[in-house]
Amino acid sequence: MKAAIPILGLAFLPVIAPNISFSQAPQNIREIVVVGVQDTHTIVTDDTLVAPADTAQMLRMMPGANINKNGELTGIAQYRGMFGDRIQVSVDGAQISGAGPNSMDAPLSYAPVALLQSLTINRGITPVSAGQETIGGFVKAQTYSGEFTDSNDFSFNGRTYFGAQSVNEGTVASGFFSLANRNHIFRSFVMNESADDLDFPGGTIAPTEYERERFDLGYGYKKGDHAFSVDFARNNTGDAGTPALPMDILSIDSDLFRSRYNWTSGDYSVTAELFGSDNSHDMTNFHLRRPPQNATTMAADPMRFRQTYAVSDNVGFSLKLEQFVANGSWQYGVDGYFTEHDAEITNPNAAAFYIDNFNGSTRDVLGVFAERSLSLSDSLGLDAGVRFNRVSTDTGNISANLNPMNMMAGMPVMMNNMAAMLANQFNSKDLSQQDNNIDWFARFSVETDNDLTWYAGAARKTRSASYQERYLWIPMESSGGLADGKTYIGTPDLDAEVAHELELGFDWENGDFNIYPRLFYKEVSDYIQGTPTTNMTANQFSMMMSNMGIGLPNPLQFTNTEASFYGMDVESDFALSDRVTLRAVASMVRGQRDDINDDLYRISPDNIILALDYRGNNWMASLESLNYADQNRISATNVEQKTDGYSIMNLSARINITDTAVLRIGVENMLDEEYLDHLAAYNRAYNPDIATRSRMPGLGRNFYGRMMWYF
Ligand SMILES: [Cu+2]
Repeated sequence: MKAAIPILGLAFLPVIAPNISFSQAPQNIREIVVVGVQDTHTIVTDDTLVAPADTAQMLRMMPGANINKNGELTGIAQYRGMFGDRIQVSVDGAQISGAGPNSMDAPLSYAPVALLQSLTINRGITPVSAGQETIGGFVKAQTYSGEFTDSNDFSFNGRTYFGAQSVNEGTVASGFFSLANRNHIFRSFVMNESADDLDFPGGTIAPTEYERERFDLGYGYKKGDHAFSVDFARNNTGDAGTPALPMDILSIDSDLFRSRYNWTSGDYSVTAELFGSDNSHDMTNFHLRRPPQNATTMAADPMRFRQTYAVSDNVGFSLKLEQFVANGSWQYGVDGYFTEHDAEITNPNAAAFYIDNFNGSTRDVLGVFAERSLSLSDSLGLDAGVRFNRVSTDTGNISANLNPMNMMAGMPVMMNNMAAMLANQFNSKDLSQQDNNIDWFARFSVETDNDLTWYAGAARKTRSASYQERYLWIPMESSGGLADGKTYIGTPDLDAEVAHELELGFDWENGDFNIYPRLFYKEVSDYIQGTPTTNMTANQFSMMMSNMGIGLPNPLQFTNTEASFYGMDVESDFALSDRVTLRAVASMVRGQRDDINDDLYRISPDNIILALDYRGNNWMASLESLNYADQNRISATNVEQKTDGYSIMNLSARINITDTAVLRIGVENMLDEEYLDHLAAYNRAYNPDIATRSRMPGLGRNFYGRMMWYF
C-alpha cells in the first residue's frame, strides 16, 4: 500500500463537499507518495455506533490490542503485552494523566464513546513524532468537533446520540450543537450516561453501576492557510464501581483544556498545541460495596473505612514543523508534559487518621525530535527518526497517622511506629531524579509487485518510571491499576526501561483479498516490575495488616528487571461476493521475564475475531465470533490465576433510516456464554455471586440499540 502524505498549498485538488450538513469541508490536498505499509488501524465510531460506554472496550476489536478492565469506565489500554503508562494515549492531541493512583480515570475515559469520532492504534513501531514515550504503543482518540460550512452565513447544525442496553440497563443521551460558517465554528456538547450493575449468567457483577456527565464548549477558526481551535471540557463522573480494585469511584471532576494552531503554506506546515487538565477524584471502600467487616463480630468495622482524595494537574505543549521536499518530508518538534499528583487516604470515622499516599509528586518530560520520511526509489520507502527526552521527577515528604485514637499500646501503636519508620526511610532518600532517554526508529518498505509490500522495522524506545513506581512509600495497592491484589512499594532511583524491538510483515492487497500480518520481538532491559521486597519494615507492616484481614502479605517492590515480548498479529478481509465480506483479526503475544523463569502478568490470551459482514442497500449486518484461548502462561510473582478459553457470538445490524439518521441494534454474547475474562482481574468487592479474589466473569447477553441523528 502507498501511504499518502497530504501536502497543502503546492497544487490544489479540491474535494467537493457533498450537499449534506455534516459533510467534510473542502480541502486543498496534493499527495506525494512514499512507499509504506498500513501502519494504523482505525475504528470510526460514527460508522460503527459501538455499544460500550468505555472507549477502551473498542481496543478488543483491533489487532494486537486489548483492554485491562477494572470497571465499566475504567479500561486501560493494552498493546502487544504492554499496558498502562507504557501505552501513550492522545485525546485530541492532549495527554491526560488521571487523578487516580490506580488509573480509575485512565486516559481513554476522557473520550467517551458518545463524543468519539475515531479510535486509532499504531500497528507496531510508532514514529517518534507521535508521542513522547511510546515504548508500548500509541493510541489516538479523536472526538467529534463539527464541520465548517461553505457559506458566509452562519447555520445551526448538530447531532444527537441515544443509546440503551440490557446488560446493565444503561442509557446514554448526548447532543452536539454548532453554529458555523466557512471560517468560524462555535460548538458545544452535553452528555449524560448511567447504568446499573452488570448481569452475567451466574448473577450480578457488583458494584459496576456508573453515572457520568460531560460538557464541552469550543471554538474553531479557519481561513486561508491558518486554522485555530480552543476547547474546554468538564467531566463529572459520579458513583462508578470498580470491583477489581480495593475502592469504588465516588467522584471524578475534571476540567480539560486544549488549543491548537496550524499554519500550512508552501512547503511547510507548523502546528502548535497547548493543553492541560485539572482532575480531582474521591473513592471509598464503603459507599458502593459492603464496608470492611470486623472478623469476629461480622459487623461493619468503622476503623477500617477508607476514603482517598486524589488530584492531578497536567499541562503540556508541542510545537511541530513539517517540511515537504521532493522525495518526502522532514519533521522537527519539541514537546513538554508536566504533571503533578497528590493523594491522601483518610477515614471518615476517625478524623485524625491519614496517610499521605503521594505528596506533590511531579513528573516533567521535555522532548525534542527529528523525523524523515522518504522514497529511496519507486519501490523503496524509509521512515526514520530520533528523539531525546529528559524526564525529571520529584516528590514532597510524606507522613501518616495510623493511631487516630491515641491509644497507648496495641496494634495501632505498632502499625503507626512502623509507618513512621517507613516514612523516615523514604524522606531521607534522594527523591529528585532525572533520566536522559534516547529513542530512535527506522522502517523500510519494499513494494515487490502491485499487490505486495514487504516491511521491516527496528526501534529503541524508552520509558522512565511512573510516580507510583518511584514514590509509593508504604505497602499499598496504588499501582496504576495492576489490580493483582498485591501491595507495592516504590524505588525512587529506578532506571528508565529501554526496549529494542524488531518487526517484520507484509501488506498483500489483491482486490478481493487483503492481509496484513506482523511478527514482532521486543527485548526490554530494566523492565520495571514488582519483585519481592527485602525491606524488613515493609514486610512486617504488610504481615500485620494481612493478619488483620487487610491485603496480602509479602509486598512487591518496583524493581528494574529484564523482560521480552514476542508474537504476531494479523488483520485480513476477504470479499466472498459483492455483498459479503469475511474479516479476521488475530493476536498472539508472549511476555516473559528474562532474569528469572516467570511469565509476565495480565497478558492477553491468544485470540481471533472472525466476522461475516453483509451489506444491503441502506443497511448492513455483522455476525462476529470472538474466540479466546486458555491463558496458562501466568506470572508467579503476581500470584496470577490461569483462565480457560471461551467463544462468544455477537450479531448487529446498522440501518440508515434516512440520509441523516442511523440506527444500530445488536446483541452481544448472543448465547449467554458464561466465561472468565483474563484481563478483568479479580473480584475485590463482597458479592454473593462471585467469590472474593476469584476471576471476574465476562458480561452476559446484552441487547443494545444506538441511534445517531444529524441535523
Ligand atoms: Cu481511584
